[in-house]
Amino acid sequence: MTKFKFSVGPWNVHSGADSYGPATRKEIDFEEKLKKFAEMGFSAIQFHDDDAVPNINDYTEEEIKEKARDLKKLLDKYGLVAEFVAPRLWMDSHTADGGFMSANAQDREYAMWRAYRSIDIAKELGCDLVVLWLAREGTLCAESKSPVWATKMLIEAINKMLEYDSNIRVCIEPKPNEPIDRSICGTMGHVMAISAATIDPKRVGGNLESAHAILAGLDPAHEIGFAMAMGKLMTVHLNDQNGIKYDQDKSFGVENLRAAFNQVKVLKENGYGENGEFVGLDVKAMRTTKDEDSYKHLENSLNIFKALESKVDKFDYEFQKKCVENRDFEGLEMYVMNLLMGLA
Ligand code: XLS
Ligand code: MG
Repeated sequence: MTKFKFSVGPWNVHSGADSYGPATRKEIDFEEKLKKFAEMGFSAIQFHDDDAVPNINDYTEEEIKEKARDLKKLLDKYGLVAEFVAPRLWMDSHTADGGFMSANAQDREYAMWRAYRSIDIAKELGCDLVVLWLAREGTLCAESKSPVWATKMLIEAINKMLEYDSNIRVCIEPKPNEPIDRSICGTMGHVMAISAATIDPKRVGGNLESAHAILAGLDPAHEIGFAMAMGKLMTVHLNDQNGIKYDQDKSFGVENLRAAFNQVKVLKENGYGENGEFVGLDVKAMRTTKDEDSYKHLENSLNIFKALESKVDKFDYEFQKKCVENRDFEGLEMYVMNLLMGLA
């Protein structure tokens, strides 16, 4: 059985600034983060295009590739690899109204420029995956954009990426809302439909983030299972979320241990990782966290994942079978609760 390999993004260790207040911790140097991630046992790093090449707008295409090559050397130094590159379209002034489906043609072109640069960077870093988190792709004002047109623009943008490079895989991380009101591609079901409508469906898949599924009122394990049934779960962003409110990116498993157990279970039962997939975490420290505890939420998430993995290993499939045959789902449920409480 494949041993899970873990990945993380540099944004997962941050200074604690939010929409309501300034930083509460000091910024940690990028290389220091890489070193610490390697020490903690992470195998791969996830990048936004401008994590990999800060101030990306200021450079030519060749300069961007050169900077990516320097980054590759830094990753090599710590025995790390790159998992994916994600164009961070939501921060730039060109993408105030979205990127691929902005009403402004020049802004759509800019979004494609960033997507192509992300592919270039990915190639230099030795990976073949681009993640699209479609932050501002949707509407704030429902009547401002046709959902039919917007959906077609997304498909067209992905097709252009697939055409730009014949090996690149494109992976959508769905989210139903925030920072926009209504998104265009809110769930894994939407992602699979988009994938099927592209020119090369096998190169277009999904990245399931637990919190995003919960925000859509869905069960993360079922979303993972749905994508795996289609052979299109390209990565995951595991975390947790307390109900339908702002996107919390809590440590994995801290809100709903049973839901977290079922995410680990579905991944493990279905051979996740056998094609090189990483278990990605997308967690943030609480704002109150002190400098010296800047990595604690990552350590906790890893420890919870590993502890749940050992619970999955212990899971009594014979007992489950009997319960299912006898329609004793109360018995099965109590068994799972006892397993998680350390009583089984
Ligand atoms: C935010 C997203 C973001 C992406 C990466 O909600 O989860 O962190 O995963 O661009
Ligand atoms: Mg995420």
